[in-house]
Amino acid sequence: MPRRLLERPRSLALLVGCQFAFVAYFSLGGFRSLTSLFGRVSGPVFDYSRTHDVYANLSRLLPRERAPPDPARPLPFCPQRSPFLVGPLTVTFSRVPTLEQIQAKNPAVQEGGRYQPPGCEPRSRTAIIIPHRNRETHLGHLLYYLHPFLQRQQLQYGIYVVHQAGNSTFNRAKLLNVGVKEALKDEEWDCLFLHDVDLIPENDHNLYTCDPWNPKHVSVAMNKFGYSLPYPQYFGGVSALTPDQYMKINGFPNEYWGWGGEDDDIATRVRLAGMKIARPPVSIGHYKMVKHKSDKGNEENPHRLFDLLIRTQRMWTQDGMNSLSYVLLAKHLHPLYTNLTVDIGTDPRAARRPPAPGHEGQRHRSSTSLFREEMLRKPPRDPVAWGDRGLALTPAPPYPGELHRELPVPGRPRGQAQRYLFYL
Ligand code: BGN
Repeated sequence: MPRRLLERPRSLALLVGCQFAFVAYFSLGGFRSLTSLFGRVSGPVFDYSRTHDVYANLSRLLPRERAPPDPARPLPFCPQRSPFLVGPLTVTFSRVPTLEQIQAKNPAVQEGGRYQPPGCEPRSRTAIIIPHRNRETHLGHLLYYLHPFLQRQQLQYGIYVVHQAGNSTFNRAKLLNVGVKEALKDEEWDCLFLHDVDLIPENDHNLYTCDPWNPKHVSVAMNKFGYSLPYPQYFGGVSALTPDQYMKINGFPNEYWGWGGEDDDIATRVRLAGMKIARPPVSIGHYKMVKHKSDKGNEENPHRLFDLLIRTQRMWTQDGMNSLSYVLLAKHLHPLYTNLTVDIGTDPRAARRPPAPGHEGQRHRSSTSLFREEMLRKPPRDPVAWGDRGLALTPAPPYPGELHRELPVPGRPRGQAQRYLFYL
């Protein structure tokens, strides 16, 4: 029977045709590539079965000679697309690197976890802010991957670890507010990356730069959720906002103590402040999560559903950067990161606990006074208009002869960065 079929010219042609289609299908990269050829393109296609060492050829980034900077000859801008990007990265957690090992592998990183590319003017100055408590292993993994990842992108960056002192319930969003406020005292960062300690980026095309128009949710494809969004409004894990966008949403909420809900609150703030959520393509925003059990001191927040349904709409203009209070207990410039140890108080809805030993009697200073002092110290030259009546952030008048500029500003020479006016 099959032999008779093959003898018929029509059947034979059909068979050859099928074989040809089969070979073409796989040589074009399977179903995903075919849909991108004929259907809607959902971003670049990466082969995650072929990954690269994040440290491969990192020495190519080291400066060849250390000539003193010549103010008469400003550096050229780094290319739009860094030539050092390799795509999908090998991420494993089999060995926990020591901080000394990470330091030895990243000789260009300076005290406080700072870096700037040699030989070119970076297109973004990005502060990475990581809330942290008792997750040293995760921090080791993250620093091991993040430093070379960011150097490949030719960014100027600084890594801030915000460590919650004491044993009271963890408060991720408030720690992020503290990190933002402290980081902006150090440098005029263009972009703030709010980063969970247990998420490792798996593709260096995922640029740690901000969207100039909208807050960006970056961890869009986590292995934990099968490399897709768990729900459309998800804003957890890793997100990126310009300082301007951060202030437009009044920062993050201070009143979510324990696990869950604060990221959903932030997504709502973005909408209420009249912005949208920007996202990188799913094929780029891949993250691997370091496996762990739920934390002691970060139990589920039992009030989060009520807060989300009732409180956010009413309170977002009052709970955030304009109501932030904390005590900075220590700021230490570690070789791989800036460590901020902070007392952010305790959950007022939890049973009363005795204050953490060591800083009794210290008063929480209001954000208003801290910002006022800071802003008086640095007179603004190039203000940003934040018109949001609800936040009492008054639009700042432009200086005579100066135009309002959108962030980021690639043409801006070093030292003349945009400054931010806080009217609180
Ligand atoms: C959601 C949580 C988020 C969390 C994601 C992913 C809440 C609010 C309850 C209505 N939201 O359910 O905070 O990031 O899961 O784990 O719990």
